Amino acid sequence: MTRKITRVLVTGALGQIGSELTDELRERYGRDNVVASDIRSDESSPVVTGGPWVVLDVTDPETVEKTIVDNRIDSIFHMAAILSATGEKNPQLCWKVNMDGTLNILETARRNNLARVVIPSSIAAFGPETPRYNTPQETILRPKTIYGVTKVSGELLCDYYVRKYDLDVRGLRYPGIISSETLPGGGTTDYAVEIYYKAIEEGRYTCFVKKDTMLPMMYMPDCIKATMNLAEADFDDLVHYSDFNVGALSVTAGDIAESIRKHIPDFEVDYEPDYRQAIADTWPTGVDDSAAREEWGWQSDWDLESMTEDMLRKLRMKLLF
Ligand code: NAD
Ligand code: AKB
Repeated sequence: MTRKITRVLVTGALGQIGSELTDELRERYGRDNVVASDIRSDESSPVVTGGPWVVLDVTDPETVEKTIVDNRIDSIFHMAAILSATGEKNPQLCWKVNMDGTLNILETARRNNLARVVIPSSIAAFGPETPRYNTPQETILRPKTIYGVTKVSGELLCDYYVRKYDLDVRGLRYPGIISSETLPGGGTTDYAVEIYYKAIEEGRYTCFVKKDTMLPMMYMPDCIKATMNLAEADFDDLVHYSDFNVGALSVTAGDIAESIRKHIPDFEVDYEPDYRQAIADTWPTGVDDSAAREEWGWQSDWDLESMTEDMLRKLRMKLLF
């Protein structure tokens, strides 16, 4: 049986996805029914000023429990994490936040009989032994980054809680997310966002992966749509729970530059690959998302050209006026 989402906690709400997801959740469930949280605060952010807000470190189990109980939370969207590039600089922190944090969320949800927990995974769950093209839903999961290790472990842990405790836990393997609202927080796919900012601010960009590096990407409106469609799907229709492949775009860094050049003809890009190239080279170029399509009707709305046009329009408003 699928229970209703009524009182929500968002962790990592100041992050790239959390900030826009909080906005959507407040629209859907009512401003006062969505408690946003993060380990840090930012008084200038609408996440902090636009509704209930608490500072919450997800690695602290007592505070997680108290926040859930005090705010009568029935559903958690767990966005707090350390991403791939930052994770390689501090693997111990990545494990602590991603694994201890996830376990604290699942345990609190189990003890308090919550209605729903949404915990994202990533294309980082895959590795060099995984088929790179149209990567299947069920495939080899042997990531080489600590972030990827936590994502695979997180998927398995979430599915364990579904089967062992009947807890309603769901999650998607997001591709690289491209957005204009909040800058990304230390991932390998950050170049796909930075390139738009630099196109407008400086007319040139030095990209940290090679021109022909192709990865799966998704525009933020599609990311929010996918998250909400899965979160609100009928649980009985699901065969998978915490590891849905979701596809939208498969583009190279050069493709993105070219699409920007249609609007800014003088835009210059050079390519100086760093340690993140080796991470990108272990990830798929695109994923087979037929399970998401069949089980909860996934379909993306944005292609590269429509995304670029929208990104540039929004960033011009944000950065130039
Ligand atoms: P982000 O790095 O932008 O935001 C993460 C937030 O978590 C930050 O605001 C940070 O302050 C917070 N945080 C860090 N440690 C914390 C702690 N101990 N307690 C509470 N908060 C803490 O990340 P994002 O891009 O918004 O990612 C959200 C989720 O989506 C993550 O699980 C990430 O792995 C996944 N994901 C993101 C992408 C992407 O391209 N953005 C792609 C695949 C998967
Ligand atoms: C990262 O690059 O680490 C994230 C991801 C794809 O999980 N954007």
